[in-house]
Amino acid sequence: IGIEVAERLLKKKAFDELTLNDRIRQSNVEIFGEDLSPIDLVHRIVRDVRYKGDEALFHYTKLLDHVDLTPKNLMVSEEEFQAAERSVNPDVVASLKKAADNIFSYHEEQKPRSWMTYRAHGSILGQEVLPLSRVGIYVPGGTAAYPSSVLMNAIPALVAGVGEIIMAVPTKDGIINPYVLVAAHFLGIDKIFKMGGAQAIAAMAYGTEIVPRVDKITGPGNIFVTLAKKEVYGHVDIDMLAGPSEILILADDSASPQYIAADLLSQAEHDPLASSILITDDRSLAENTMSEVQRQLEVLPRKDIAGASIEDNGHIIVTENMEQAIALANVSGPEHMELLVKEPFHMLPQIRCAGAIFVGAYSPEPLGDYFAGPNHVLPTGGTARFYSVLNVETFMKRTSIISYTQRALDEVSDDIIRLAEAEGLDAHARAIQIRRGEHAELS
Ligand code: HSO
Ligand code: ZN
Repeated sequence: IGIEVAERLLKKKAFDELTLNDRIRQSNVEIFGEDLSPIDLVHRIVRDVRYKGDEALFHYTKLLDHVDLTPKNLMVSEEEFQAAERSVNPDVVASLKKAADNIFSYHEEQKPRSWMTYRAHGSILGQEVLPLSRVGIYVPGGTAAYPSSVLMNAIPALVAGVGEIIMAVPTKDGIINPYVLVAAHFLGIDKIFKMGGAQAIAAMAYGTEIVPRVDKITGPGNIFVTLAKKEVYGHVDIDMLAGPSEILILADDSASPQYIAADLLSQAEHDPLASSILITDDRSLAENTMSEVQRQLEVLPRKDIAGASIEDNGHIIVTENMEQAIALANVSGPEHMELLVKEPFHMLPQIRCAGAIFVGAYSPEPLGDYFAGPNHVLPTGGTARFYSVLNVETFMKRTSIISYTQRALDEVSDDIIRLAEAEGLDAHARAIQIRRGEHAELS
């Protein structure tokens, strides 16, 4: 295909267009016997939870998730934590703890510092970086209840020094993935609310009688969760608007079709909406990868999901040269990019838009998903243009510090007064003049 067609193919639809996905709309409209778009539905849920608190939270949880919540069972109990701990495989927990160590040490490096500098005549300027007081982590339910995501969301918040971390996890039958509970428990998170969807986001954003109000909500979720995060943004902060997972592999003739196929499928198995793309300048690599994907797909336990994803959102694009391939990859701006080329570190500076970059044949994406230490909560849908990977600063905010001495202020006062008068703001000017002993009538 031509480069222009390829560019169009790789350009992501805006988030609002994605939300109009008919399949999703149809799944919920009947509940109200009204033709509600997901946007309208989420708007209604958020408004009701905001003004009616727990009553609305319980109502929508019953209606949409078919779970009976009460003030007693909303929060995970100590007995439930203990039951989870008894049911898990200790080897898996040991691996989770090793992963946690790597994630902690990586994120420690990110910690921003507060600073102060001295300026003329003893004045001081600075910046304080402070942790948020309370944050809420959303952990999706069902097959997407990933204990690894608990680590990826909570550890940067812990490193930032956040005062309190709460979690929202939807349940089908009141049961939460025990590894999610164990991971939360060993990180010291004990307030876990069994709630999901837009109603959970609203509960954390506005607070209810039982759920405390948070300052920021992070973590991925389905379309309703994401729309709710968009709706509450501004009242609380959010990390990003996350869409389905993506991998884009840039490969030349040195790459292995087996590795490429395996890596493409590792993302495809997340979600039928996940996208897996190979861009290469080598036609025979493209052909070999195509048949290798089919071969490996046949024996995958999650063949249905991965197959649907490959069918609908899998692409192999052959370019004339690697420069074209790189240009297209930057247009796409994928969540994960792998560089499977002869000199990947020569290519690295040319990559301008990606959530995370995996360099060389022995850095497959699952290494980053689980273990290496960098975060796996990443911008999707081309939003790597402006969003960053989840990090320690996601959970902090900056405040300016300004302290002048009398002499320092005197020296700049003419400039300030002139600027204030030019803006017609005399009271601003007088706040300076009064410190110079002018405007005696004011003092
Ligand atoms: N690749 C996913 C993260 C994940 N993979 C969790 C496995 N578990 C989105 O970046
Ligand atoms: Zn993954």
